[in-house]
Amino acid sequence: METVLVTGGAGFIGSHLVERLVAEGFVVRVLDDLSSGCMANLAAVRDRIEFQKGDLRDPAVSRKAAAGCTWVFHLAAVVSVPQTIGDPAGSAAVNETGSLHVLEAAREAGVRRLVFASSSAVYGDDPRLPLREDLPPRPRSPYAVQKLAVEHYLAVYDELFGLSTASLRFFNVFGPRQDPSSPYSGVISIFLRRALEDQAPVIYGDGLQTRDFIYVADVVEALLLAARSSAAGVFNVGTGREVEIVSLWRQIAALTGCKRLPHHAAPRPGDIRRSVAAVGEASSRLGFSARVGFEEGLARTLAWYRGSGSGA
Ligand code: NAD
Ligand code: UD2
Repeated sequence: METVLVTGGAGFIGSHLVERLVAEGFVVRVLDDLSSGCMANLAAVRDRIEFQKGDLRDPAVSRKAAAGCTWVFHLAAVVSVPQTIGDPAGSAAVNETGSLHVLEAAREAGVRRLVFASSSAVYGDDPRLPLREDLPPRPRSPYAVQKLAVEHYLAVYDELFGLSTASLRFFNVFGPRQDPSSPYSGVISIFLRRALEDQAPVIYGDGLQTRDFIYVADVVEALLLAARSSAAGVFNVGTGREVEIVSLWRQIAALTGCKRLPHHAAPRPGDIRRSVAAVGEASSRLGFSARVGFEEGLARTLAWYRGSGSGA
């Protein structure tokens, strides 16, 4: 039985990965400080995993967590962009130095493969679409700088120490357990909650901005393919499909029967106009392509929000 570590395993994406790894027969260890994740996310597998509550900022915590592991999935992070803008140094202590602690621990433990959750944020607002991995990065927030720095650290650890690594640049991930409670939560989680409460959503700007929304089960598939591969470097994890925010609301309204018309508010400062992934690299080198259609993903997510009892 192989032991694998998931940092951030009590979070939205991490908990889906943990469930899949448990189903595949791995011994799964989760390291999480529960700052934005929660044990409820792991309810289905709680008695079948090793849970270590701890903070990445303490190197001893990562060392203990990585011992004896063959793979490490590094997902733990301060994920809120506004939080990294409000506290660049504090967030870097987690997102950069904390990641270095995980890398060091993986190296010491002789881990076979480390996969890192990076972000499409590293592209900034580049108009050259679809966004290809070889475009020069244009980070526009401490969050994006921190993700980019860790991508570089992974490459350096690969080269200097022979630690096999890959960075996955997730596009806009959605699905069950995404928390809709902050204004900066994923737009799909916010819109679904508004629709279920029969409230009008707020659309920032004209709503013609686009995103590449990828369903969480596809992201989990990409993480596993990346762990099983030996391909090094950076890979987009998106669908290659662009969805306008106005059209997203129309689909959610149709699915839920909500008749409210959106309110338009001023565009968000720094909002990215268009975002869509080039998917060729992940397809040819990892064998990954997204399988869950957008409508199917939305329907599954809606079913979960309905069933979660909170209306959210
Ligand atoms: P999440 O907030 O649900 O998960 C992050 C987890 O990390 C949480 O469980 C949190 O408690 C844990 N954590 C935070 N700081 C920690 C620390 N100091 N020590 C230990 N654990 C800590 O967010 P998510 O959406 O599941 O994101 C997972 C990863 O994917 C993150 O690295 C995020 O940057 C990346 N990502 C997410 C998206 C998206 O659309 N959700 C897009 C791009 C990249
Ligand atoms: C995503 C990430 C963010 C960062 C950023 C980098 C999520 C949740 N956020 O932000 O962490 O990586 O990419 O580029 O993955 N919108 C509305 N109404 C709402 C909420 C949002 O109109 O109530 C719009 C928003 O202005 C934006 C779009 O919907 O144009 C998507 O917003 P988001 O916050 O879900 O994601 P994004 O891409 O801005």
